[in-house]
Amino acid sequence: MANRRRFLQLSALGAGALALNQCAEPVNTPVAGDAPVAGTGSAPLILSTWIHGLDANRKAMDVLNAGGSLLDAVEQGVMVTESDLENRSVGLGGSPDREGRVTLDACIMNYDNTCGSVAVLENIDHPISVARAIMERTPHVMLAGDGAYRWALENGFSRTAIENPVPEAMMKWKEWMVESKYKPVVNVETHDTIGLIALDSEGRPAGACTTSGMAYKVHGRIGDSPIIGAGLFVDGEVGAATATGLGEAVIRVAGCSGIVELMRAGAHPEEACKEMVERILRKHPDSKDLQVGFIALDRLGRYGGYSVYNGFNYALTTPDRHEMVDAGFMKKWM
Ligand code: SD4
Repeated sequence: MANRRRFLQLSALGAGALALNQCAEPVNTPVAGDAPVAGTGSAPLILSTWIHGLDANRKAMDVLNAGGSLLDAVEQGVMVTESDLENRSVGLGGSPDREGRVTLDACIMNYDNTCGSVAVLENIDHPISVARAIMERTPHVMLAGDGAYRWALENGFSRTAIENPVPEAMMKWKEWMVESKYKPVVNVETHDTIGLIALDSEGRPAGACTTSGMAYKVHGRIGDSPIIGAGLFVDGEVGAATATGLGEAVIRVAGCSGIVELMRAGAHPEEACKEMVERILRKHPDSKDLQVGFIALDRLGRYGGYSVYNGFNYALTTPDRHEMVDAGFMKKWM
């Protein structure tokens, strides 16, 4: 109870700081997922970022229904998005870095805190599977770049047959080169990174996150998505959270780890996401186009999402629901 009061005080402080710092009007939204939907022994619950999450969630639910493990479900769920070559922010269909190379970041985490991660991986179809293999077959958590690629080839993965960047991404990159301005591009409105978090019917959480990262980034840049604690965090005692948006801002506050800690202290998942958005805005008082969105769920099956700007939504799947939910937000995108 004391913790809960403290959380509310922290939130109130955050809102005060925001009112001072933001010119855009803060927007209040109702808390999502108030009623537990997946209490122990009942339904699985799957959440994932953006509209592409619907297909990913469906796959994850199919895997669970077929008796697959929770890790199989989160991995195979996001593999659907990685396979979609129309997607410009996940998988080999993604936008390249400023050198014209598609570099992929991914991580996976289970309820027992085992986790694996890969960053700056090139020419592999499913970075999430490499992240899982690193978790299961090495004493390490994270491999990056050429070492990760070579490790993947030595461990049963093949070099992709897909020419990348795919033609449309290549064309856009060439247009960007003509202007030759280095401005990182994070899509404020739709279709970004996929972060998928799930709770099985025994109330155990897990998650996966995968992205091609920020378009036209410096070669070698690593965002939040493969960083355990930033783009994804899972704790079997509490729940799970994942992020989308400007990775640097998420890393600076260890966003998903912070959300899980707020939930551990008693916050509803949506309140925890909101508090983290407020915290990010307090740390970036002058930023006008910073977009970050979080989703979270707890062991009780409560869930929610929150973003800096409107436009962020997430896919929610339970045995009797399969739909998009608009996240709460702080500011309206003009
Ligand atoms: C990153 N968070 O690399 C990822 C990408 C993303 O909108 O979500 N883009 O920073």
